[in-house]
Amino acid sequence: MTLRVGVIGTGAIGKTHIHRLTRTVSGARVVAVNDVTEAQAQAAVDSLQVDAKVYASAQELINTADVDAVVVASWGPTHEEFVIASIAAGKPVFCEKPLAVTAEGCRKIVDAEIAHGKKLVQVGFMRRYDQGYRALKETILAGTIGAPLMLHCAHRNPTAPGFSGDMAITDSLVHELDVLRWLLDEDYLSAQVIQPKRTRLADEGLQDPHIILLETTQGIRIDVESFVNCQYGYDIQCQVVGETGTANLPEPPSVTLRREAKFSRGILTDWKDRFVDAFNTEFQEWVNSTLEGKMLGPSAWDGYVVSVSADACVAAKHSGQITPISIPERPAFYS
Ligand code: NAD
Ligand code: ISE
Repeated sequence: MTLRVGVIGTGAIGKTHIHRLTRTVSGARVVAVNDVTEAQAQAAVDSLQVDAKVYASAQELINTADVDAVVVASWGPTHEEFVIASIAAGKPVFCEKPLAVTAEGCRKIVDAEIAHGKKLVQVGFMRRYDQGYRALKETILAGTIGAPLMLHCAHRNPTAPGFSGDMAITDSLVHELDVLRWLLDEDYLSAQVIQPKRTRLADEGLQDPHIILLETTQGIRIDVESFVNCQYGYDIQCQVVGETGTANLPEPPSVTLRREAKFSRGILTDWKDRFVDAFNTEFQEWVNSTLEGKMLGPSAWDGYVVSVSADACVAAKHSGQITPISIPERPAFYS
């Protein structure tokens, strides 16, 4: 059986998802596409050579009988409406992060899914599908370094075009907020945000870098350096310090060079390249499980918890205080 997918949003990531669903992932076919700029949707279909119909409205795409499952890759503020509409139509929906731009919006999705009675929603936290993070989790679970005590992490982008306000937290740090709680199987208890000396290379008015200090429910301490204008590359680091050793997120493979009296290796510069295998695995597993009538990836609850945690980080940044993170009890539906 082939999963007939409708994709909403044909911007940067929407196009890569259409491409991977068409050329890389098996078991799925993109049959419908929509973008608020219809000509852009048509251009995506044409350039990617996909045999898909362009729909004038996202709601029409969601409701057509020709679409079995929906991918939401449009602008963040549209996600809540499209995910709720997919649930109302009883269709599985893969939603790029964020699930919604407010915790309240995420909670509405959680409540709608529970009321529907079957899990339909997966959130695009692709790092859980990265081989390196998966190996790190296996190392922790195997007890190889004893119980984790501290994590040192970094999220560095070369530049952050279009970033303003708190986007380093709400757009970028959310990946750490998801993958670290998945890695440790613990939620967060509190957040503190430190604003070091500002780089002159960030857009005017944008604080960059940040240091985010998190405490988990079992007292594990995490520091994340967020530096979204670091210039030199797209560099994601994670070191887990345990009772008997440390474990590092593997570096992406790259040829090492010895030339002109230097030893060097390349660093990637784009998140699309750094996590391409993770995105491919994420979509293959989503297609496989959706065809089996299951939803196994990051859930609407995960999207909600990340949103609550990100809100606390934003509040901590503005207050300068250690800010509690209170996560409501997980509904049995998501256990
Ligand atoms: P983008 O601006 O390149 O594309 C967004 C697209 O949404 C545009 O084509 C726009 O026309 C379309 N759009 C806006 N409103 C719409 C509406 N009402 N109906 C239909 N289409 C609409 O942005 P992007 O970089 O592709 O990001 C899209 C989403 O993916 C964001 O939520 C972003 O956070 C997420 N994202 C995730 C990752 C990741 O690593 N998982 C990486 C990049 C982006
Ligand atoms: C982007 O939106 C992403 O989601 C990337 O994964 C992240 O690393 C980047 O910082 C964001 O801007």
